[in-house]
Amino acid sequence: MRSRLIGLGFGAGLALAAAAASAAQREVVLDVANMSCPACPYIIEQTLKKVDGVHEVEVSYETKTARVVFDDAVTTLGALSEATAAVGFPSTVREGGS
Ligand SMILES: [Cu+2]
Repeated sequence: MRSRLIGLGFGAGLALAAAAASAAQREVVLDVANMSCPACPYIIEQTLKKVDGVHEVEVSYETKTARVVFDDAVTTLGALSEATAAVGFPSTVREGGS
């Protein structure tokens, strides 16, 4: 990626990177089941961050949700839910699923 950006020149490279980011980047909020203590969000966060294509994770114990920013050219909503379910926290999409 870096060499491609240099080849195109700085301005063109930035524009290209911005276009690619807005095309593939997506934000969802997941309802996460089974959070029973304040350590649970940490486990969920670490799990989601290991999924390829996930850029940002924010888990709230108070609202039992996880906000995830991911690249939908690399991963899917199903993969995110599977990852949390695999460590004991089944999740469903609350927002951003369509
Ligand atoms: Cu816990």
